[in-house]
Amino acid sequence: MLRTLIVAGAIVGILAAGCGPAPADKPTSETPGGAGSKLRIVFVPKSAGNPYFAEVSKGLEKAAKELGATVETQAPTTADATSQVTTIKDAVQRGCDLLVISANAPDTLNDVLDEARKKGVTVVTVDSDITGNETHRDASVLPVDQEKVGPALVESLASLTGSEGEFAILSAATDAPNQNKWIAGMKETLKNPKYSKLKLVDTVYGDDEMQKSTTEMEALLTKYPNLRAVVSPTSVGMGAAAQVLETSGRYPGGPKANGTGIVLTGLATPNQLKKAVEKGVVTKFHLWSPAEMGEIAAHLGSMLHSKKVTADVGKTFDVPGMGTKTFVDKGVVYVGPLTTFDKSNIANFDF
Ligand code: RAM
Repeated sequence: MLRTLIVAGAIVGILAAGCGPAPADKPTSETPGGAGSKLRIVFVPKSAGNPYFAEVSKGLEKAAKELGATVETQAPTTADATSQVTTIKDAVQRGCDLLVISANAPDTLNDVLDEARKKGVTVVTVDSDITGNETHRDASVLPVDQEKVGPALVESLASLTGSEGEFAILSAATDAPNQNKWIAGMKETLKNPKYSKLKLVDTVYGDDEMQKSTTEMEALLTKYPNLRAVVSPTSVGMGAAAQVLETSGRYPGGPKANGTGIVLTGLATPNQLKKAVEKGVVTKFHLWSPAEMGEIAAHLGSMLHSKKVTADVGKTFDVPGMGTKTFVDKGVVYVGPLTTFDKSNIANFDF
């Protein structure tokens, strides 16, 4: 009898600790993460197997420990918003208080997020917002001021090419709100007459899949014999592009450079490109701290869930060890600065 009770108790403990089914007497909407109930966080990244999102998960896990919450990463089966809808439905059904999601599209998730919020789930977008549909989530934690990414990419492109030549963009999914925002920022920046000799010849989409990104990069090299540069504002795309450049030998100074060679810049984690930078395949690129983004999202989500803060413009909140954050427009919080990585500093980073 005692043994049966212990086993039954253990099962209830496991269910309550994870994002498994909520105990029948405690519906999700009535478990605000306060005393006696653990906040159950589910993170839905854009796709599985991306080291960038593994870093976001690390940040969420660190915060979850501090909050006494549980966290589970549930990736969609394919890197698209329709697949994320299924993942979210499943997470909510199994029991979840705080949903943290990086959106694959700006307008596909509205209904499923509304349903989740009706059931008491707090929704925080992270990394990639549902741009234009912000009323369907509670807040958004974005890595840096989104207006600064496009201009930074163009500046790097210009400095690496002498502001001259044909270039292409290798992006993620066609609908990705964050990449599309940054590409729009690049196009706006390119209107400056000082960039008039930089010519965008193509924008292709690798869907944040290694194989598709590789194929798209290879196709660019074949299709545009005068290609001078590629900008890839996605960590998956940039990792694939660096490998293609190295294998083809067409990077500046490479065995098949055939003149100036092809330069590559964009966004990626430093660990992905350390070797490429050492070998001279890549000179410089950018990113931010994905882990800090996850950490802030969990703390903010917890405070929103227990109604300790409201996501109004100008309102602030404190994150343990990370200082005070302020809401800018539409419930958005920016994490920190955009970091540029090159030979001089890349060894100092480990993510
Ligand atoms: C990929 C994803 C992510 C983006 C990074 C830079 O990992 O597309 O959304 O922020 O690249």
